[in-house]
Amino acid sequence: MARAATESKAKLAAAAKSPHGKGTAAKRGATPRVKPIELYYWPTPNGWKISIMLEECALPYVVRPVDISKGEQFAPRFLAICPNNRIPAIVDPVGPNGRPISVFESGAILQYLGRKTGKFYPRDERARVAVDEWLFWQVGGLGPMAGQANHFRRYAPQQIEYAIDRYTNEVNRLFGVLNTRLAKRDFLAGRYSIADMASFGWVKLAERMGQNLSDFPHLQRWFETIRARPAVKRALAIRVEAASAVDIHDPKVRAILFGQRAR
Ligand SMILES: N[C@@H](CCC(=O)N[C@@H](CS)C(=O)NCC(=O)O)C(=O)O
Repeated sequence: MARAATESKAKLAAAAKSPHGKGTAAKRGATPRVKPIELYYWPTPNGWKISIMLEECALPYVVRPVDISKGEQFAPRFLAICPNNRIPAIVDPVGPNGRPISVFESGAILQYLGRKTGKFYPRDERARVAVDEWLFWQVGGLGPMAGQANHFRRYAPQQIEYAIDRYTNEVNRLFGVLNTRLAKRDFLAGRYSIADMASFGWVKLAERMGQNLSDFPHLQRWFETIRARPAVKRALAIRVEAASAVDIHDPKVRAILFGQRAR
């Protein structure tokens, strides 16, 4: 298996403090040291999904920042793990049959970690189908639509009214679907699961997509419940200094992130 090691110089202040973060796995005295999962990460809604799941499952992990503003997602060693040049990805040194495995695509990673740990991804087929429905709904719908809304509202060089309206309206519709679903249940598939973790980060950025969470009271209640979970707080506390310094108006950053074509 190709080993990727796209590590930027970003400091992970909070990750170092996290019980499952960088540099802490060695301190567990008598028990043999478990090799941590490597999380190829940048602090975005797709990255948060996996840091949340790793924290929820109390799995040892180490954060490998992939600075997407500098083009590290195109480094050959990262592409060997994720041919789609997108974060997140993981390398689990102890995968099936005890051998390393790499996984890309946030939904596939969540399912893998759910199967590995038996947590937040029920085994019962009926319950699992419900989780899968909402997981795929997020990766195929909410994520891409919210991404486009954010792009046309905040990053596009011109304010194109048609594009802004189209994607803002679609996110509004999707938030409405979530709100209706959550009117009669605590979480998307009944119990807290990987499906909730997948949607959480996008709801967190509601304002950027032109949405007012108070218009969606059930969704807001769900969001606050998840945000208050200790594991979620730890995941969101991971700081990547280089990410806070990214200037989306910098022509060099824009040339890397926008207008990508087949290579
Ligand atoms: N379908 C992918 C989407 C991942 C994705 O879009 N990641 C963004 C950050 S949120 C990224 O890596 N962007 C890098 C780029 O645009 O070059 C998943 O769910 O994992």
